[in-house]
Amino acid sequence: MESKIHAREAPEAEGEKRARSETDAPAPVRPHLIYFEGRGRAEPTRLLFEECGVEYTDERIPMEGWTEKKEQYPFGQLPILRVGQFEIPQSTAILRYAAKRFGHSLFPGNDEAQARADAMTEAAEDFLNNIVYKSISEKSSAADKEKIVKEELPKWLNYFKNQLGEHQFFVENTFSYADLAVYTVLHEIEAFHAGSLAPVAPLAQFKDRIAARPKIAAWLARRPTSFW
Ligand SMILES: N[C@@H](CCC(=O)N[C@@H](CS)C(=O)NCC(=O)O)C(=O)O
Repeated sequence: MESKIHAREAPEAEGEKRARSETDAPAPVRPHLIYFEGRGRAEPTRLLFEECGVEYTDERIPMEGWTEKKEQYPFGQLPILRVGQFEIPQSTAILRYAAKRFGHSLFPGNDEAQARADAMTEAAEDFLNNIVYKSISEKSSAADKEKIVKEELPKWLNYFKNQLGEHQFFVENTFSYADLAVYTVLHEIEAFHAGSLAPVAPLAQFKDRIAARPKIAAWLARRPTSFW
């Protein structure tokens, strides 16, 4: 089955536009994100491109036939981001690189803020892996799932609440790529366990705040629907 490509424009050959004559300024390189037909670990980078108005190629590969394709990728997994000849795996590295390369206003301006943005992004990945996905995995026993939802989930939501404190955003109270990582996993937990955020009002408000940003809201309204 062919992979689906969602793009605002038809993708250019080799993923980038070229100047038509010597007098034309070269067009910016168009990033090409490859993932499955879901939100998952690609969604924070999609949100970043949307928020920053970056034209990108959003390639979605069907799970059907994946086993035959997986070994062509560096770790046999997705997402992957290609920018010209450069290719990078690992979702948190992709998000950080995309923010630095294309989303300047979302990339913190000093070492400490950058480190904190990384820490929040990695915490979001821990949450996605250990709470969201394990709570729905067929590999988890019913007892494990109950423990995750009743004990681990509230503990982790409290961690995020404490990290946000009285602020609007997670890093120096300024909107950054880390907010997109945390927003995504809060969205996912609500998608699978509706009402999870109700006891933690600051996180529910944070999620609504990000979702209400005009370019994010436009993406949420038009993105392909998927289970995960
Ligand atoms: N640490 C990796 C994990 C990537 C990962 O687990 N990707 C999953 C989809 S979310 C995947 O490719 N699954 C298919 C497989 O492993 O064959 C990252 O953050 O990118």
